[in-house]
Amino acid sequence: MVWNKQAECMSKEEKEKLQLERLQQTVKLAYNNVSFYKEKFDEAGITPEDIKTLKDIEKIPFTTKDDLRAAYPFGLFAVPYEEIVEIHASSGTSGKPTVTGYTKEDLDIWSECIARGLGMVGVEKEYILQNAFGYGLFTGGFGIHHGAQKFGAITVPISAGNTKRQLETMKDFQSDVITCTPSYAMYLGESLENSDINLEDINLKIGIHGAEMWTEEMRHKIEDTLNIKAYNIYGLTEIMGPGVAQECVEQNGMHIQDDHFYPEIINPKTGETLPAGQKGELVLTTLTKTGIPILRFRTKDLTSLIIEQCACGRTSVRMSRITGRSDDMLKIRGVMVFPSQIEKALLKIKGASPNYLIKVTRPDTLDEVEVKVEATKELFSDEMKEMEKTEAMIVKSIKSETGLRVNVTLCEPESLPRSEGKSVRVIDERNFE
Ligand code: DLL
Repeated sequence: MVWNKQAECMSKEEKEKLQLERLQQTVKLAYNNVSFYKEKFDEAGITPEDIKTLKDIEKIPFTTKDDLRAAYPFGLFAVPYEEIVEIHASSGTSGKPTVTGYTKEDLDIWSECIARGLGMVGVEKEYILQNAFGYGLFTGGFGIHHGAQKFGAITVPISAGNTKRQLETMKDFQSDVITCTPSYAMYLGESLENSDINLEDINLKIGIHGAEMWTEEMRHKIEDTLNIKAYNIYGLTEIMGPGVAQECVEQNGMHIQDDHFYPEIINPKTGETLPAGQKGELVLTTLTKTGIPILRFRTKDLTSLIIEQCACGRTSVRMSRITGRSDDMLKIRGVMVFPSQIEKALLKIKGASPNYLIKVTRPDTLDEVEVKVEATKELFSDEMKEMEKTEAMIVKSIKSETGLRVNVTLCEPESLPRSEGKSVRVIDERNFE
């Protein structure tokens, strides 16, 4: 079902006209109401009047996650507080999270985007949608919830976790749709195989998964173990939450809701805009959001744009699966972590040296992190008991800095590999290419 034919199937000319109008409005709103943008425009020597064509967007300076952090919590609001009705924040625990605020209209746009995505993959109004994305400050749970309500599906706000109950609910309610992260979907599939509930006892048809990187192999595994079609959904807190883009039944790239979010791909090193088809960093500009308008946000997510029209008939630009990041951020079990946070945490502990290696794996379905740290010479010549005590302290320190439980091994001084150039601190063996 095409939820909003007028918006989803409009011609290229109509779309570009609408995008330009909306871009100009958003730029004015940001410039006139948010001092951060006014200063950025002044520094770049431009005013909103300089945005005469869509291509002129390239004159606008980029916005980064650090800019949003610096404005924590409400520095980028473009409307009076009384117009904001909901707040969400990023999952990161480092420094300040990035906060986003929605007006009633913003929530409606968000719900609209999700509703379009539900239509894209064949959800029906009488379907039972088991929403196993986490509810809370994370945008996953509430974003899908608002959209499913707008769509009219029967929403089960079960949130993430409690796997036994998830499986029982699937069986007892005969849920048609499951929404959760891909790694949790894999875990649900595996748990089902190991439970006394049979695949025939459940009625799932559709899975909608995102919030972290995943692969075609993972898709096949999820589809086989849960007997569903599994679809990719993309989004980020800073821009809105889930639903910025989503796959349709073709499973061939995610339709960007480009009447609400304007996509560009840049070379992450030079900032130069790249043509469609080339892989680079995704940059997004909100076209309709008024609570916090965001201009040219550097997502750091690596992808490419597909401009050829999709076989489903929708005309929006699509983006291919995310295959990496242009920074060193890791998303581990849904939590954003930078290696620098781990470094900061371990350096608080006496006996740990600044030589460390972070290894991320996914042995079954859940991410595992192992941190190898070289002990200082003094500690290493000490008793085994001291080493173990120090390891436990590092585990605790990393937990309090990042929220993650990791395995820590202290090793001999100078035993970790040294590199001549930039040191390699992270080995991510999860392989999302
Ligand atoms: O993860 C929003 C979301 C919720 C998307 C539910 C999809 C489903 P954040 O916590 O702010 O927001 O994290 C955003 O997660 O910049 C990507 O690096 C990554 N990400 C999100 N979706 C995908 C995806 C939500 N489908 C960051 N594939 C983004 C790969 C994804 N990475």
